[in-house]
Amino acid sequence: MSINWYPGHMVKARREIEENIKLVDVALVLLDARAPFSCRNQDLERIARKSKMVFVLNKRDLADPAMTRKYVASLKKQGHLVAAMDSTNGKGGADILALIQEAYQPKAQLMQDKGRRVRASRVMVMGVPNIGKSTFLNCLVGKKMARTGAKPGITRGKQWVRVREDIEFLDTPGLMWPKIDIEEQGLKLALLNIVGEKAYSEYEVSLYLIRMLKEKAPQTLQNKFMINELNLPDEEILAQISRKLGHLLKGGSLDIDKTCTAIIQDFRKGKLGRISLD
Ligand SMILES: Nc1nc2c(ncn2[C@@H]2O[C@H](COP(=O)(O)OP(=O)(O)OP(=O)(O)O)[C@@H](O)[C@H]2O)c(=O)[nH]1
Ligand SMILES: [Mg+2]
Repeated sequence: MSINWYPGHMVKARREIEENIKLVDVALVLLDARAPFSCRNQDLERIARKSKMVFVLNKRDLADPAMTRKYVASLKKQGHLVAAMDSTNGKGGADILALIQEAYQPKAQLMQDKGRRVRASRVMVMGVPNIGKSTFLNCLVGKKMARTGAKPGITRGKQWVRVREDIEFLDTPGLMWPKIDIEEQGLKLALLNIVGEKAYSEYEVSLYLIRMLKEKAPQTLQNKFMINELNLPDEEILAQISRKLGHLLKGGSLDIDKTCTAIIQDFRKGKLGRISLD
């Protein structure tokens, strides 16, 4: 499944982000802790690199903690500043603020050396759609300043927010790249609700989810859906889940579409366990 998804507003958003990068000290790039490598947007990072880049593995509450530690270690090894966070309750927020300060330090030092007052650091919050940029900001500010939502494409224009005396944040709209060529990456991004729902087939995404559950969380299939025999084709397991959930059409045949929607939603809400995909 190759995915083409580049809504009109992203062209304008990309241009704005590129113009604004000159004004910021730190580019804070949010990634989904469940698949940080799959949601790295090379185009966005080309822009972000013009500033000091810091990675945030957001939604860590939904990810497998052992995998999150691995991903953080791996990004650190590549020389990046990185930490994980849960923006629904602020856990990990202090680590992120410390990284922002670390990234800003050389520039602040330069201002001090020139005898100038060190101004608040300007941080641009960037990333693919629905990754939690606005939620992250609201969480740091402690009140709802930026609009959020459980579907991609909520933030449209730019928005500056002063979090504390020493940091100002700029929220930005989520940016995708025009075409996802790698099949598995497309499936992951669809499952994580990063691409718009019109761009993918829920059936294909569900089969991928079942493959992942077999591999990473067989106990979910066994305990939640009472599937005892896992050595079956993914389609058959999907049908069994449908039967267990009692998803039936009027004539009595299985309502597979309903099951697909349900299990994808369950995954997104973390109801199938803390599963990392990369
Ligand atoms: N569980 C969990 N959910 C989160 C977290 N951060 C954000 N969310 C949820 O993710 C969804 C998207 O959040 P937004 O803040 O609107 O995402 P965004 O990156 O600003 O999205 P766009 O503006 O559309 O690009 C919302 O349903 C949030 O509640 C997190 O750390 N943990
Ligand atoms: Mg937003």
